Amino acid sequence: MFRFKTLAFLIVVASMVLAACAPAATQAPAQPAAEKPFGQASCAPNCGYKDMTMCFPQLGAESDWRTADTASFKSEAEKDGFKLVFSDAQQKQENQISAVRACIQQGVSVIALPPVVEDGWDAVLTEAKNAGIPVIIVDRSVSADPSLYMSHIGSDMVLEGQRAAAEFNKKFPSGAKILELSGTTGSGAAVGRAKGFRQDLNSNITIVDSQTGNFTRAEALPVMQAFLQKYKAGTDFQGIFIHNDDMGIGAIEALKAAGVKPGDLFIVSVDGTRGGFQAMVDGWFQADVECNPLLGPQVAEMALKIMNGQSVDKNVLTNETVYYPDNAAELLPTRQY
Ligand code: GYE
Repeated sequence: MFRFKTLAFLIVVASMVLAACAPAATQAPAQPAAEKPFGQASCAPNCGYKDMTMCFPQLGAESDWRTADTASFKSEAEKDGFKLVFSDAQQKQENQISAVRACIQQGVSVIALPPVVEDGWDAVLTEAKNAGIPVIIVDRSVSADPSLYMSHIGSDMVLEGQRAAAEFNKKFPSGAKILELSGTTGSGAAVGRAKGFRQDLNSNITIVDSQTGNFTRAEALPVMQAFLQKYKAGTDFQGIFIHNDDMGIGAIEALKAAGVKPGDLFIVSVDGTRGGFQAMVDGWFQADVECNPLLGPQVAEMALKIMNGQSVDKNVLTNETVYYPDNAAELLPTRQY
């Protein structure tokens, strides 16, 4: 009897031990599958450019910078063999938003968005996110929450403004009066450049007036004409900070017509296009702050990483410099844009 009881007890204990050692799958609740990184495509981790459709709702064709930027994306797509869905919003945010929505509908792999202005992107970026489509903000910045996009690749516009200010501080140690011809109102490029410029400009240099020329030659010309009617060149102002080379070229036309000679005014521009280099060779610009439009290769590489589920940096800044007239003639033939 005693033996039988002991045996029964041992059997019960043994079965409990065995149960405890049974494979976890039959015991614990199933583990949730690891969440896949946002934007990862079904071809991951072996996606190639042939699998990629990139939406590029370009903001416009307002400047030589923009033309070079567009060409950079188109030639990269051709070289790598990915599909580029290109559109031109003609500097209108509503056109860009419609283009982004069309790309979401189409189910593209990635959207590379160069936002014409900073504000007003929250709704459409949320739509892209809800559709599982990653967005890379290209060139100019957005004010939307960074959780709504994967990354921003572009120039440090504040630094560009600071670099321009340093040129005026160097030229006018005992102060001056200057004008500003600014870019598209509300655009990351104009906001950043104006901010950096004011941050670093010496307090004895006064910005007498600031008007927008919308980054175009055509719009800068009448703005400069109006400036020249209001202020006497050399007396009421000694210099101009111009937010891009195209507006600079428009302004030069107005200056020439008013009898102003190269070198009469201290002019600093931004971009470093061939037109800007030519203006330095001709003596009109005294410095040109570089802003590099050739962003296609970097953006394509990042897009592929995202498709393959790899992590990317949230903010990628372009490495840039300042150019001067002393070697402008020598560098001009080497300029790519
Ligand atoms: O400086 C200007 C263009 O967003 C950085 O836009 C870009 C600016 C560039 O029209 O020429």
